[in-house]
Amino acid sequence: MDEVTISRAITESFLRDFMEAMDADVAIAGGGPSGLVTAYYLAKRGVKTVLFERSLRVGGGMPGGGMMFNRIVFQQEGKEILDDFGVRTKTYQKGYYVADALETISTLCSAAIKAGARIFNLMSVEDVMVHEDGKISGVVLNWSAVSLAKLHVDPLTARSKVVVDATGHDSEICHMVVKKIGKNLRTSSGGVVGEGPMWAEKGEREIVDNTVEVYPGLIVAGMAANAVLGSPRMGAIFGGMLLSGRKAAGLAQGMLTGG
Ligand code: 48H
Repeated sequence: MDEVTISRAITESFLRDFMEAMDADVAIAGGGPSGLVTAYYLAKRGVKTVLFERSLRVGGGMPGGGMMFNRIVFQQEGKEILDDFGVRTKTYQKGYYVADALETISTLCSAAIKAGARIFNLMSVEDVMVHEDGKISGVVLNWSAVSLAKLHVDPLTARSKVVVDATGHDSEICHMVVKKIGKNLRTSSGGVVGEGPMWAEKGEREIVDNTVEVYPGLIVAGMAANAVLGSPRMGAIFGGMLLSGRKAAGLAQGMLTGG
């Protein structure tokens, strides 16, 4: 057994995939539930999809369940997506289903990768690319460790026809666009409107409508959609994240085919 062969296998295999990922149809920022579901549905339909996740692990807020109780709740429509993925649920009461947060997130991640999405963890999207047509045309990347250590290291880039902001409450990509390009988002104020206080019913109802192309070439999905468009948070009910991810995949596919 040769240590250097192991090291070369890792390096070569990673770099081959990373080089491939630098020219994608869709680049997703954030590997929480909404980003993973978006990646899964796109990859399953043959769309070249790459997802960048800042943390060591994917999952965003899902593994933490509700206040660290690692169970999550779904309504009927959300449960139907879990059924698609083969995630087991238990009926708590009519219309309320409980799932294991770890089973759910690991299944979403595995399904996205097996469908063909490329996922890179430990990488942060720190900016977007915009050329003369004014559309978002890709993402600017750096190792998360670089920003954590506050090192001055220039980034690399990945081109894509569509970018999805699935960065959760912080809606980082939309904030960047406003900072760099101005208040030109398709929202009531042109900026990031901001998330409202907890109201599960309204938050879950509005999240799918809020999943839109918020700027040319940029879709907002998941919790970021409610934060950007100004809808409430909803607590540890996760159906809306899955439904939003599925809608984001459909929108992205429509943008790619000119539909
Ligand atoms: C790369 C980044 C960057 C960046 C952040 O927070 P998430 O789980 O987001 P969603 O929308 O898929 O799910 C939201 C859900 O988890 C939640 O928070 C709910 C339901 N809250 C309700 C409530 O009331 O509180 O995942 C976002 C992911 C995270 O893993 C981040 O690390 C990652 O995005 N991320 N990745 N580049 N610039 N910013």
